[in-house]
Amino acid sequence: FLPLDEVQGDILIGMKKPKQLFFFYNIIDPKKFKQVLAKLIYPHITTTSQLICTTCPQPKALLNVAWTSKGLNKLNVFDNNLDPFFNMGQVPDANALGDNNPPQNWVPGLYMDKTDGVFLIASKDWAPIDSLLAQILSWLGSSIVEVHRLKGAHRTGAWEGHEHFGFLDGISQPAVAGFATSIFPGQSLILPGTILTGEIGDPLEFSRPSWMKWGSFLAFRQLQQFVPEFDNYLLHEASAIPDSSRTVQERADLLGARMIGRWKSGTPTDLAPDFDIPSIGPDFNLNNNFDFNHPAPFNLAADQSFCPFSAHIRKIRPRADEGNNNFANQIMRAGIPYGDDVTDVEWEHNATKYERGLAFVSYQSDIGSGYRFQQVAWANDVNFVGGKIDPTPGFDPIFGQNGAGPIFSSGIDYTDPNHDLTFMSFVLSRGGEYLYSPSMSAILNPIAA
Ligand code: N7H
Repeated sequence: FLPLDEVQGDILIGMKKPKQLFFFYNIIDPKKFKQVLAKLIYPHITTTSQLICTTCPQPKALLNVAWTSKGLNKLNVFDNNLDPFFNMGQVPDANALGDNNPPQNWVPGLYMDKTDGVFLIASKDWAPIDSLLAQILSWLGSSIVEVHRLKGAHRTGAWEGHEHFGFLDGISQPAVAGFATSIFPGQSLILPGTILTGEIGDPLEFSRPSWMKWGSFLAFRQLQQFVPEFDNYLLHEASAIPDSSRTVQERADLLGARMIGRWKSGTPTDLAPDFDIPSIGPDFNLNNNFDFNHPAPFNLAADQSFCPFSAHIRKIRPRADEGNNNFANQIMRAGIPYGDDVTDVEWEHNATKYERGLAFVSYQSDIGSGYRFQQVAWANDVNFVGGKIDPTPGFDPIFGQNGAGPIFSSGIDYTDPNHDLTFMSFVLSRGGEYLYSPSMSAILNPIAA
């Protein structure tokens, strides 16, 4: 079993609060920062054991901490942590990730590449978050300066649990051996070292410095979503589809579901290819119980009638397309939507006026095998997944990236899977950071020591 009082709370189960602040900062005075961290901030950091304890009093605001490679160096931590992407940082990686014109589209704070660390503060309401942040900032005084902040918030009312395009999120996560107490049908079971550095299953388990045990690399991405544009595009494509058995809106809903691989309810198209069966979406005994394969005469290499090869959940977790044995490239997701719901004026004009999107967070023991692998080797690679009758399934229609150019995805049009849809992505990278979220003992030593 894992020592859960060593693992920060966001990594294995997510802080799962309706509001979460990401506060990125630059360290000016490392000596003072270390003192404040050890004495005043450390007691507020929330561990996994605290979060899963049903009888323990829960703090009003949860806190997790992580640092960039530059930040760790500033704090005198120079061990070779063996992750080239973490050491390099995300700004120099932006073009390889396929980001569209980073100097123009990244938020200036992130593009300046000055982040040394981040505070992740989560709560039911903003007031406890604001007051913990104010306390931390008063302790730290001029030893840090703000680089960027992003306020994430779950949607409310009928859309609770759904991201801004309207799809239920937070359905599929891997189960971590030594931590998970049950496994749902279709959920994958991974070794703890896929997520935690220095644990069993981390390919570098024995080469890491000992302080890296029970930490995890955090990939952060601020991903803007163009929601009215997405819906309008689906309606536009739907109107050209020759299917008199459905209204244009029903056709658009089906196209959208095929882009994700799930209906807005969360129900996978692999289980409900023609019409939504909304009861499946929230049911954890059913909602992952598929692998894109079906009994003969179904042909896994040719048949996209249940789910397109390019669908988001198929590109980033290929299941039977890779023999149901890809465990090394899995991640734990802990993101949260940001920005308000689309306003009436934006719906009216089919145009985004206010920024909204996903504050994407993933944890993995190796950035190159986790987030970055899913982005570059799967979502952005038009030939993936290989071995299909269509050799170019295309980009992931949700977050596949092609620089400033358009992306294409095949299989989405259910009346003609060979008809590639080509469009400017409805998700725009506003930048990000590669950080490291250390164990509780590593925060005290070597980081705060
Ligand atoms: Fe995705 N979306 O709302 O459309 N994602 N994602 N994602 N995503 C998933 O299964 C979405 C992004 C993964 O195990 C669902 O929980 C959006 C990035 C993985 O079957 C939905 C954005 C990366 C899974 C979305 C976005 C991933 C997954 C279905 C960007 C990694 C689990 C709900 C704005 C690099 C796959 C669920 C599995 C599921 C959406 C980004 C990865 C609805 C809007 C950048 C691993």
